[in-house]
Amino acid sequence: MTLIADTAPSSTSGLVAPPEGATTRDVRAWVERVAALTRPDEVVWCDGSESSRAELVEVGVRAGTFIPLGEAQPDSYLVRSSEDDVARVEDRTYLACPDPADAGPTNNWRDPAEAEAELTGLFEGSMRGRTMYVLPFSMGPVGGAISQLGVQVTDSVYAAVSMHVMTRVGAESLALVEGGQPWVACLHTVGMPLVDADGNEVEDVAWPSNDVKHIAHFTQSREIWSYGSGYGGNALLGKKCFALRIASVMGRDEGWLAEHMLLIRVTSPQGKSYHVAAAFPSACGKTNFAMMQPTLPGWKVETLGDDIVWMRPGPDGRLRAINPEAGFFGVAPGTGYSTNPVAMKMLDAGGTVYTNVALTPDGDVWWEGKTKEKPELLTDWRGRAWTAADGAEGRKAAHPNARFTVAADQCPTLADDWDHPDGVPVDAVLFGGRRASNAPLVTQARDWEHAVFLGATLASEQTAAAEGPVGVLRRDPFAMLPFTGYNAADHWQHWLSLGESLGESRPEVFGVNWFRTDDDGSFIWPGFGENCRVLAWVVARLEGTAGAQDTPAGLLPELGDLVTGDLGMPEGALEKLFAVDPEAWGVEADDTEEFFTKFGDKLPSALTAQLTELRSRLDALKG
Ligand code: OXD
Ligand code: MN
Repeated sequence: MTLIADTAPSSTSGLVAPPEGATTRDVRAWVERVAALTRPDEVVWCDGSESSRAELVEVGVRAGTFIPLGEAQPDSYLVRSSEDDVARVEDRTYLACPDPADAGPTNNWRDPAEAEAELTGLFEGSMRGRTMYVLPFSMGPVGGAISQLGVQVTDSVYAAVSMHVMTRVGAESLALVEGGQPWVACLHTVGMPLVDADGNEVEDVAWPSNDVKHIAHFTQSREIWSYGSGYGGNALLGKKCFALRIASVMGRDEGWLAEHMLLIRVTSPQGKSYHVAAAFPSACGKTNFAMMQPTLPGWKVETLGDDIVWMRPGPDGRLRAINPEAGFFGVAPGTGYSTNPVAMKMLDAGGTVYTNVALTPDGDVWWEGKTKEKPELLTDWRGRAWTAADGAEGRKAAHPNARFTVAADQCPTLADDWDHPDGVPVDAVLFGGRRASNAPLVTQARDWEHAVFLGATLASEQTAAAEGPVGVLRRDPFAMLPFTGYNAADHWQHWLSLGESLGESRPEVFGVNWFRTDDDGSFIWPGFGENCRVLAWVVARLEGTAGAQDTPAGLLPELGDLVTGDLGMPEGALEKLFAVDPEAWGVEADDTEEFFTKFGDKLPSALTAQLTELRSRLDALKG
């Protein structure tokens, strides 16, 4: 780590760069200007080395932010956030672009000048008494053709450590930034200076944050300003803010895609490998799918990524994909020895930072779903005693959005070439929501326009009363609802145009749904490792060895082609997974129309045509 001298205060930032040439701004001058605005006691440049990461952890331990765990969790730490800073704050996340129509009806819009003025006010002196860490980083292998650079400044030691795990921080990235490569400016403060307005010292807390939270993306000048939260996607700016919101805008402007997808390699018993990218909304099991242990003999799934994929047409005209991250920031609850043994092995290997999980008396961690047996006694995520009796009354030991942060190379199923700079060719794309009804277990898109329709109409439906009224559809187009950095309808148009330019080499697209329920509300499909049966059909379609039936929902498998005989499913269950009820689909078509109407004349006409076609297919089915 390197130190630079204290900097003098100033009253205006002048930081938001004009759009032209903004992304090649001089990094040292920028850091000095940020420091002049936020007034930290010191500025520390992180070189990304193991010793630099370890030093940061030490700082975190001394501050009481990082709690070292026991022998069962070597070199691992527990962090407890404040109770009001536990998740992404979508209602306070903005796109700052000149034209509100560019943000569209599904994003919060701010005028860039107003956002800059407000944030400048908030950032003024926000780091007093603290250290400002400077993290030059690469999303994707450093220097790779699909990769991008960024520099984050932060006064959160938790964010600084996490950025070391989730991105490639270090001297190589800094050299490229200083060499004139474009980079994304990422400003982050927890908004809790250690000196008050009268110059008095303020006592620090283990999890500093501010009631006021504000995250703005200046999409023209490729800058992110995040104020007031230390948590996850609000603070690790390489992730949702850069790798999805800002990168999606770059992709629109430069002809590539930044998507909320996992990435895997599937190998068949015949030894043929295919790459599959899959978009599922948040908390729909992307990490479990990415680390799947196939139950069908001879099949293999290797992990390339669990949350974000960048795809760009390669020299051979095919889409090539990378996972721009270097670690996993996964939801802990629901990840367990029976549901995701690969992830459990990865976490137990050590070097993991846990946030808001429960602590066992011997310094191990626990969360709902980790083991079938619930422990008798724990310290819950808030640091309070928790007993099995509390659990029986429904008091959660871990926060439902508790997380693990772990380096990707600890994943036992990680593909050897996962960080190859050229990425992998994409053979298939899956879109999957959490649907209690209508959406079949798997369906193939008829053509590219239907593929984009499947993505644009992606939705999740509450599957249990505990989540809200059962059956209510929440639209999450392309699983990108809170993550597209521009108008969602323009995103759909971008997919349509890119597909046209890819022509015959574009990937095949499928819809999937593991969550269809029976009349009694129970899941029909076993999911997890059994999902390889769906992948086997996808591969058969890619190889042209399985047929399909054309239905209003898309191309459905001939039921005999899906290997399910050994699953012991009750009579008629498979049929239920693929049933297309014209009445229920008619209601859904009306809902789709209402949703599409929000986008006015931005809605691509190809999608209106898809909806019309769906309706006429439903009419034909009704006879
Ligand atoms: C995530 C999310 O944290 O999608 O990955 O919310
Ligand atoms: Mn995600």
